[in-house]
Amino acid sequence: MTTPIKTLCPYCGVGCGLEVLPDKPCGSTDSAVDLDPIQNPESKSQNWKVRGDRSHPSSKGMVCVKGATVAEPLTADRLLYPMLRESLDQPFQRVSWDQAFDRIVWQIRSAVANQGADAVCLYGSGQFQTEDYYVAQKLMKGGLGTNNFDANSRLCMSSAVAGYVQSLGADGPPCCYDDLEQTDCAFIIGSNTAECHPIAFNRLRKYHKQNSSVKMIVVDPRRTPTAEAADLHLAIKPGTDIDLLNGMAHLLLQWGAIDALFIDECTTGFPGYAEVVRHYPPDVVADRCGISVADLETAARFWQESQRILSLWSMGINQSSEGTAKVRAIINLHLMTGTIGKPGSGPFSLTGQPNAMGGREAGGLAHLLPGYRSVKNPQHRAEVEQAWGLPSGRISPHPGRSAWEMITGVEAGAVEFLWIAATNPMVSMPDLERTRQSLRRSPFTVYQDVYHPTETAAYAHLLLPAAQWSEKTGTMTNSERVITYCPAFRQPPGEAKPDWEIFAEVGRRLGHSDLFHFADVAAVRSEFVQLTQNRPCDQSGITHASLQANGPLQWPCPASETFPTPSTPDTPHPTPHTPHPTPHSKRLYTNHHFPTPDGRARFAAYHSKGLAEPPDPDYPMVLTTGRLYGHWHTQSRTGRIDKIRQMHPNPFIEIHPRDAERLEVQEGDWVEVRSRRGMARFPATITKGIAPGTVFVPMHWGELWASQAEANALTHPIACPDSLQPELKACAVQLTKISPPGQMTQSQAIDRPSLDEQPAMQSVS
Ligand SMILES: Nc1nc2c(c(=O)[nH]1)N[C@H]1C(S)=C(S)[C@@H](COP(=O)(O)OP(=O)(O)OC[C@H]3O[C@@H](n4cnc5c(=O)[nH]c(N)nc54)[C@H](O)[C@@H]3O)O[C@H]1N2
Ligand SMILES: Nc1nc2c(c(=O)[nH]1)N[C@H]1C(S)=C(S)[C@@H](COP(=O)(O)OP(=O)(O)OC[C@H]3O[C@@H](n4cnc5c(=O)[nH]c(N)nc54)[C@H](O)[C@@H]3O)O[C@H]1N2
Ligand code: SF4
Ligand SMILES: [Mo]
Repeated sequence: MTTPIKTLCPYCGVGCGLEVLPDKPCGSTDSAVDLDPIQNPESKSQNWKVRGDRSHPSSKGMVCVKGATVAEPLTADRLLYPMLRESLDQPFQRVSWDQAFDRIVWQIRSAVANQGADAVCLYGSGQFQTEDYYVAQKLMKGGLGTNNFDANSRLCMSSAVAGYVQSLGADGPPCCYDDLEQTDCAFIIGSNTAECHPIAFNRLRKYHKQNSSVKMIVVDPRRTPTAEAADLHLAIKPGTDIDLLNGMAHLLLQWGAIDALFIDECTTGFPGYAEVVRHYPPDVVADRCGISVADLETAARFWQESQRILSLWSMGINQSSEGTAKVRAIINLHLMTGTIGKPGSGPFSLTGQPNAMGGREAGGLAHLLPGYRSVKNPQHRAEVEQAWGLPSGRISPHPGRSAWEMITGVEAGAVEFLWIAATNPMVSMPDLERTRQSLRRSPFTVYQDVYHPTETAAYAHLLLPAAQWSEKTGTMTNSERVITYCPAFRQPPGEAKPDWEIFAEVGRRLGHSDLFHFADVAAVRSEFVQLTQNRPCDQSGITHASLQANGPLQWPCPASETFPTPSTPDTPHPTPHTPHPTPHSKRLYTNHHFPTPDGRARFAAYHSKGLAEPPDPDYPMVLTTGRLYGHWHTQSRTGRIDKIRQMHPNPFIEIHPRDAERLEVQEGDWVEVRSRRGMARFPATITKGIAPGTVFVPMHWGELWASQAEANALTHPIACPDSLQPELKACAVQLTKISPPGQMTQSQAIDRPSLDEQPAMQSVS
């Protein structure tokens, strides 16, 4: 018998615990497999079995298809060596790490000499481990003195961050997954939880089925599998969430269904809010949202009748030009009804990526510093400068470029060095044609990924091979603030390195050996957690040693709360879990004191603005985009898993029967979709599951996986002014029926830089 390796699923923000075991090597009958592959590199035939970790507090042994198959694509199509070329039309040549590092340092120095440190940008990812994030942002903010470190979380979570900070005084979802099993009413808005956070949804669905009095409301323009499970589905028109939320507040206020004591003692700004919601009577709201007055009243009635209300949201709320306002409009309802800081209650943002939460904690956006600090706050800058031993004034007081501002910065010639890691922007950025034109102009682009090719590799000068999940040790934080230790248990293939090591080496070569001298990855985390001490996200007690001793831990968790055993063996195998040493509240704000200067939460009064690009006679329909159960984003992993490809073989567009009739389109007919920015083509899926006037396409198919089926060929980059998160959920489009585009080739479709004949494309298995 072998002891399984305990780790975390590296896909979504539910953060399920996994147990990994070596599968029987081909041709072997011996079940006792030597489990130290770091010392004994796996044979080419080594397979891994993955199952849920029953001891993990978040998932209790459950996994979805993505977690269950995560060990399948570990070796195929890996980028093995650093690869360099002088221009995008040349083939890549293999170079040594030493040459790659020298080149990066030279390019950074020349960019800084030409235009200053702000000409350098690093674009990272919620798929970094916290240690990768911490070193990356330290390199930019401390080492170079520019805040140009942003992550794909800008496209994902930044509205939730801004909303929490503005309304409650600090980021951080105040709820926990146990609330899914303790609520009277789950209010799911802009989230297809069943497909995108399946294990969190399983917990809720089971409880909902067993308790007939528990209500589930889903607000989504599409009848998703999540909506199918609800008691009430409000199929609102895209972009009308604030109308709906204000309309519900209007009714609750009219019925006196408010917690006057909580409003009085724990909040500010209620009168202004009450004045705004006065303008949202049911008939006006129902009309704007495209729902019935009766359904609107039912939704408000469910809130009125519930003691404990849990809101769950994700991209249908965040990815909006009024994303922060939408988040705050949700929080308003909780403040008004006093449903926060209590079991089964609260505004719960479901994090998308496995470690977007860790990124927020580690300073992983262009306006943040570690420990939920802000670059704009002089005291915060001083605290971090002191911790890093930097002279006062080194950290810039200006927020750096957001993800999209990096693209426009390259376009304008203001960015001379662009480093992209663990994200595939040539699929995931809005307005891909503009992104493509911008990256073609980039004087020097470094791309650091696990797989090759990806769509973005075509736009890079230097490719750096990264180690991935299973090959590097670090930590990740899930949506309920639980941190899990993820040990390396395989050798990285070829010359792939952990991201944090790559960033640290560049830091040292730039002359900051003191800033980037880490004995090992545990030392990175130890340094980071010091910076969380006495901050809202205090996790100074969550070190690699305490995680190995205790199993997963939830913040806040000051150092006094955990007792790492000094004898903890320095191996990836955790010792048996011991109970948490001190009582720990799983929820934030249970004392109803908020981290604002006066300790009160803030109401926000917002009128609805609607979509940034509403439909018009030329582009009469609204396109919305999103995800499918099996695929993960740009398919770098899931496109390489047979079972998942069979589950979702092709891209498609969902059209309502009424629109299909008007366009004379039948099931399976090809449709060309145009926006002001680009074009894509899909076979039609005709369904009443989408609101008339709205169409849906999945975001998963970039140019490597299908011809001209990119959602982001169509989307626009107009963003929320507070969070700078682009409105990836809606743009105006026109549809035309076309004949099947059978004979089109990829090169006809897109004129793109060369990506052929690269030794790094070979598979290592
Ligand atoms: N299977 C799978 N799971 C994933 C991922 C994945 O790629 N695949 N990615 C992870 C990541 S990073 C993220 S961010 C999450 C995303 O998780 P979700 O946000 O749940 O997923 P999406 O499909 O992007 O969008 C959710 C819903 O928003 C709806 N919507 C569109 N416009 C509006 C609107 O104006 N108002 C409202 N109320 N709803 C609207 C869409 O119809 C869609 O059903 O999923 C995570 N989990
Ligand atoms: N139209 C539309 N566009 C969207 C969205 C949408 O809903 N609609 N959603 C947005 C959202 S919420 C998100 S989160 C983004 C996601 O978009 P991306 O971040 O572009 O998508 P991924 O496919 O997850 O890309 C991650 C890459 O990191 C690599 N990788 C994995 N692990 C590691 C590692 O440890 N180190 C390194 N260096 N690389 C690694 C993978 O191979 C993969 O190529 O898309 C955004 N774009
Ligand atoms: S729900 Fe999310 S974290 Fe859990 S197994 Fe599925 S993809 Fe992984
Ligand atoms: Mo995301």
